[in-house]
Amino acid sequence: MKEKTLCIIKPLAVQNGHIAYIIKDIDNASFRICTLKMLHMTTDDARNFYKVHEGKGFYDSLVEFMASGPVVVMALEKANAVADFRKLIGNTDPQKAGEGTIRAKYAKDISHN
Ligand code: 3AN
Repeated sequence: MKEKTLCIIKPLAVQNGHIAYIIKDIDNASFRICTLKMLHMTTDDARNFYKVHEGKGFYDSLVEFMASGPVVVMALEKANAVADFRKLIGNTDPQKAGEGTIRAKYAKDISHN
């Protein structure tokens, strides 16, 4: 059954010119891009989006980072999209992300991934 999942190319990857390469990887993995938008989150947007992490040590710096520059937001569709997209991007910590995953290739560290 087809599923949808959310993808955000974060500010540092946008700033470092990785947008096209990341979209190519997503396309090569047979995801359909249903929606794509470049936007700049406000601090309130980022606070609300990451509400689940409120109170954790990294919450404030995460919010600040996500509001620090434009991001690219996509809705992606394919069969098994949620699990397959996790595999494609790799572990939250790029040091632990498998070779060839998007985070292994383009992320800086666990806070900028
Ligand atoms: P993912 O982005 O892999 O779905 P989540 O939803 O657990 O991971 O976390 C959302 C974001 O919070 C991550 N992308 C990362 O930027 C940040 N984050 C999660 N865990 C940590 C951590 N231990 N230290 C710093 N930042 C973290």
